[in-house]
Amino acid sequence: MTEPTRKFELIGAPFDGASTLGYPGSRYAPARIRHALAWITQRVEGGEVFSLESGELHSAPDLLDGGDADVIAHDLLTTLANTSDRIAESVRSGRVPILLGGDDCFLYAGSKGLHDATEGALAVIHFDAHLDVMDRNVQQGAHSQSSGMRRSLELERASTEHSVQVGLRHFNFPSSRAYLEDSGLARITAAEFDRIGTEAAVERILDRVSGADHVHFSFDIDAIDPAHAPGAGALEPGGITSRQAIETVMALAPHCDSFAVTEVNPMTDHQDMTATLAAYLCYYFAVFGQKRASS
Ligand SMILES: [Mn+2]
Repeated sequence: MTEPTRKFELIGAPFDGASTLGYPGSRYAPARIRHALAWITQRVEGGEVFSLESGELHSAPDLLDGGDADVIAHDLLTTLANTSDRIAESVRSGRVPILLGGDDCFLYAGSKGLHDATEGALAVIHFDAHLDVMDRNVQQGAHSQSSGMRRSLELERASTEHSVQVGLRHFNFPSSRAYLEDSGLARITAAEFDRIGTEAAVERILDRVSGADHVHFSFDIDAIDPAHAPGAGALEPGGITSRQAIETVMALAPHCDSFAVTEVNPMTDHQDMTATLAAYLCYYFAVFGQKRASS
């Protein structure tokens, strides 16, 4: 039996009020990513695109631009609620939402949107240089670009045992280590990804999320090396390559029910390099995710 072709919806979240560390500026990302995406989609002819990766013609994905979520510059909590509501609405209308952040507080909004619109266990695939498992602190509060994974896994039907973090590197708080040990959250560090290769990494991710009912895939652009993605909220050397990111997104897309790209920062970007990479990640997700794989 052939799975039905899925339809996608872009939703922007032009807000970086939770960039309490790192560089602000990701509020400008949805506009730059849309601009880059238009360059990619101009190659659609007769409803088809030619993928040089697969060597095939693919039907061009139905990619509605749903505009921006109702972000409110002075009100983080309402911004998160409005954005997760927009994601949930998109899922309920039968579309696969693609969220364009915004800073990484939207990791939580994306997870919550899919969670609220569905039943059963939710897995989160989280690509990031950082853990984002901060509980709360004086400077950042409980919702920031550092707490999205922690808050996501607190959702009622979020399943830590089916969730995974990918691209991690460098140093973090000893208290975060305690959380990782206690929670059992799985991870593939950037170094490990490089060592085992994309195919094995994808296999491990799919192993992990299989068994969950729904999967949210949230991609902090800083998972990718700053040499490939200079326009990020934080610059952490030693990340995965753009090639590894693209191939991973292609392979995971059929297994995911929503996607988000966060922390693209046009203020630190060079010639839209990073916005263009983000646009490609979104487009690969849509082209290769048109059929949902049964989990
Ligand atoms: Mn990060």
